[in-house]
Amino acid sequence: MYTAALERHLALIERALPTYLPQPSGASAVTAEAMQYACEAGGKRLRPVLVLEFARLCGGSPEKALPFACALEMIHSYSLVHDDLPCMDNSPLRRGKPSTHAAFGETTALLAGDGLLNRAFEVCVAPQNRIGLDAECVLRATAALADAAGQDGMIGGQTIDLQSEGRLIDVETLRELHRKKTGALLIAACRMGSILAGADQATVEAAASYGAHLGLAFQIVDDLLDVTATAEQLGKPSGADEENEKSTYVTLYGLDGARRMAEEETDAAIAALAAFGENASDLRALTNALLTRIS
Ligand code: GRG
Repeated sequence: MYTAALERHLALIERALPTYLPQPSGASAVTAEAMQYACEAGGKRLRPVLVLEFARLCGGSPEKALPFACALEMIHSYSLVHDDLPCMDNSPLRRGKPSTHAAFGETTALLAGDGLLNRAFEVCVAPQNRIGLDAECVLRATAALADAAGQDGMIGGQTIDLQSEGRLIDVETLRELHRKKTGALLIAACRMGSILAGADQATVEAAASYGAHLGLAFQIVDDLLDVTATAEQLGKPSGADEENEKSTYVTLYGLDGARRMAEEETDAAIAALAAFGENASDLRALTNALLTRIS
């Protein structure tokens, strides 16, 4: 899925992420172990890769953006831990392994999710993680992360999602749901990388526009995969949307209609990359690859 240049970002992330997490010790070690488990390899690391690539595209340093990229992945991981809990999607599997609550129990999984959310912001503001970065840029990048994770972003989207179960929702509600639930963190990734590199406002907005279209394409493909992929390919149960009676792009537009929309959003995402010129060829390749991903 990743070009060689993006694979280098991935390697940085895989190496750094465990080091930013609390090390298990003492009487509360089990929560730290569950946090490590929830962030172990197996995910695509799409959001942190986007942070590093937008930092590079905007003339900044991927290494300096690395703590922020890892913080974003911690928030993504927490959302998956909580989403899998029995009170939400009740999913026993994630990334081909027992989900965190299946491995550690429900209460520890709940605390590990809370711990990851908190740790993300500890990492963003820790003095040793801000060396060589402009303080105003750090503040704006951290605020972008907080906004995306909160009520106007992922939490709001998850709320709409839960309220929509068992009901037919209209396309505006579906778009709002996914712009917030899936799109917000992807948009934040693009914003954070460009902000940390000191990009001007127009460039940050071009990055955010790319993230918004990518987020929609990503979600439509997610809806398609829930119907067309096997549990083995997904690393989690397939058919969950139908079981939870969710309205999706597939239920509203059919398989062909949803595929067409995913292609349109992919094209729009690639058009938004025009602002970054030839330098964005790795991202163009990634955007196309995400359209045909199988997990
Ligand atoms: C519980 C606060 C809270 C939020 C949950 C993100 C989310 C909101 C739920 C995840 C469920 C889901 C299937 C969302 C749709 C798209 C999505 C975010 C998929 C998972 O992201 P990937 O494919 O996962 O990037 P990996 O495993 O590659 O990191």
